Amino acid sequence: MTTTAPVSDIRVGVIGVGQMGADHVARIARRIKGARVAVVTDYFREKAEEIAATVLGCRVVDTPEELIAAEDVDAVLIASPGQFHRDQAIACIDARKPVLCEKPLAMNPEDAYEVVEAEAAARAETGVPYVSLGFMRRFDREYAELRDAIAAGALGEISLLNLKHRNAHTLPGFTDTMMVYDSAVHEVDAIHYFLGEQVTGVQVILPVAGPRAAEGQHDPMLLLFRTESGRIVTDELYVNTASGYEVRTEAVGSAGIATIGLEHGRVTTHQEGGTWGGVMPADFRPRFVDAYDAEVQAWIAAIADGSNVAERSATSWDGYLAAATCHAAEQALTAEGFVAVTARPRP
Ligand code: ISE
Repeated sequence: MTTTAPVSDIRVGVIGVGQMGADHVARIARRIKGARVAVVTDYFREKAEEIAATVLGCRVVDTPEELIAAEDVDAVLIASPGQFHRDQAIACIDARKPVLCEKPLAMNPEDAYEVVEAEAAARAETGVPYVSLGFMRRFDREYAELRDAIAAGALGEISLLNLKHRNAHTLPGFTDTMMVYDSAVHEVDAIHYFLGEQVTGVQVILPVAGPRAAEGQHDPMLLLFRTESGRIVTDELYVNTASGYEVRTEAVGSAGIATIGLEHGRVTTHQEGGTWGGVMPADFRPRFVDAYDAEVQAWIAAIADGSNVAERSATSWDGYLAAATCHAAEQALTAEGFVAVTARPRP
């Protein structure tokens, strides 16, 4: 007679339970198989208490360090503000705990590289990677299909990608630098993901600012990227449209032009007054809910099978490359023409 050993859930600790962290807690608690949220922490203790109360058996600790060291935490999800990611990711690596770090990996390339180095050193010792990076679009069905089509040559030679990233609103204090590191960083990773090559130069073009741009903010902005093989990527970034959330990709190839992200959800025609259309998602949570679910489920499965990082997931190296490109984009905000991207060799 064979017996099956009971498979216990992976106990996840979540650092930061603001908008994104709270969304991840609810996801793990309600939709992800093989995992449960064991511990949470937040700079605002009351917020952590409030979110912990929504999950049976979840406790609150005071600091990220305490959470990472906790015996009842097998894996860590970092959803704190970007400036804390480097230290928290390195602490997870040092504790040899797999971590899913929300993007960006760090707010500059040097910090991102330190995470890559720390992970490489740990991997040399244990043979496994530790860091998954939350570029969730890689898990979006349309994204994955387009990437696979490009890789299979179905669109022929790709010359151009035309990308658009529009948010309804951003939080107050969202600067041009945050537009680059927090928003355009998704397109930077998308370029690596779709084309499988690095960005070598970035130019930023600033049209007249829209009426909702904060004082000194350049919203919308147009980013141009040049890749190693000479492809050009345009990215329209408009973070205060006051309408809804929109992320579009058009891949221009010699054997076909493919577009994804045109619409999301139901389109209604023949309504009174002759209107045609649907509802735009308010923000990235409903738009990418399936991608977030797939990303977290794949992460849990990878931890369960001992590989720690899912095959389709972005890694710390992807986070470093994105930071190197964002750094050049930040320089390009005030420079003429293309700014070169410099990337260090992979350790
Ligand atoms: C936010 O942090 C995200 O990651 C969203 O996907 C992006 O659309 C938004 O612009 C960022 O602020």
